[in-house]
Amino acid sequence: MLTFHSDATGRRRARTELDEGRLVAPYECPERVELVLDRVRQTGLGDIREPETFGLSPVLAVHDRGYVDFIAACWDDWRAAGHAGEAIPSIWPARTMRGDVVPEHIDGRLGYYALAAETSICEGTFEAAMASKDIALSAVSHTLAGGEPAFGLCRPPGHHAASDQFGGYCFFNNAAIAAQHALARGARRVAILDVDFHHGNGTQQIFYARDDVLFASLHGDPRTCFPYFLGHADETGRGRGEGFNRNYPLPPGTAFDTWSRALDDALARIREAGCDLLLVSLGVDAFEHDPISAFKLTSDDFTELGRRLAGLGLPTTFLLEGGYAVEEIGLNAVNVLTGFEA
Ligand code: Q9C
Ligand code: ZN
Repeated sequence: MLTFHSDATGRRRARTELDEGRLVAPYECPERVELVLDRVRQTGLGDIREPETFGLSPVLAVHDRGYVDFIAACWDDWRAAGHAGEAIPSIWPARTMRGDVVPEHIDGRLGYYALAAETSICEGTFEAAMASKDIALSAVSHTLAGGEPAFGLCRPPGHHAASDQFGGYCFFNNAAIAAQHALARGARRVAILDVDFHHGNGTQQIFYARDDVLFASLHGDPRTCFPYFLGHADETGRGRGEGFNRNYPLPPGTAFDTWSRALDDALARIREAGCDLLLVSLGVDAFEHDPISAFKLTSDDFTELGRRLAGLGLPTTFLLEGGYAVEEIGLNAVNVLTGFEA
């Protein structure tokens, strides 16, 4: 299958992540993409293509204008304020305050548009996020055009990005943007299956009241895992979206036997819903040696995941999300793709 990749994803090279009370080198680093690319080449998965550019309109179909403008200007505004480090929020419209007035000062705007504090905004972040969504759009366009599977080597990831919030290393929701684009191009119902260790809170929020996108996610139980405030099993959708959101929160330590039972249930739901396209939010941080996650999938389990996805028989686009065991990220991600093609 084709891989879509751009060097422009490397324009985000943040130096700081707030982790356990310290500023550390970010887990979500440009080397992740380079190593997956190496593995794609090694395995002979298929050709590697540059994305086309789609501009901002497919982003604005999913994200608020004010949010997109904020992401575009944040780094310059932060620098203009004279701040020394990377942009890190420190105040939010928390429960006891007002959330309906967007502040003017960059420090206030940053908190308004953030859902977490680990993700610093630095030079090149907007450009990398633009490249990442273009990769997702190019990959899904390839699948839509000929029914062939495609792999979007997206970075930064997307699934934590909500309609007007960044966080969890995500800025633009690549899978949501791709799904919306597919609907605009004639797809009737799109399934987004999110196998990243963390709940895809942003994707869920964007489509929660809709029945044209089925969102299913397997993830660490939010009682103990990031993003903590969404991803419970009783979140099943709202209004006409009722029944089109499926969460499978699983306890830390979950291995493939339990995980794959949840997977099979999610695949059955996707089958029942009569979807004409499958988007896979392909995080590989469910891996047993991931440094910030708690599941126990092995590298071979990722191959079996790919096989089971192929069993759906749907046109499928894979979009990279998380995965922080950098040494094994290429093996694990490409195992899903080779398992799918086997
Ligand atoms: N001590 C994705 O996988 N919390 N995002 C990190 C580290 C944030 C993960 C805590 C995890 C975000 C796309
Ligand atoms: Zn993750």
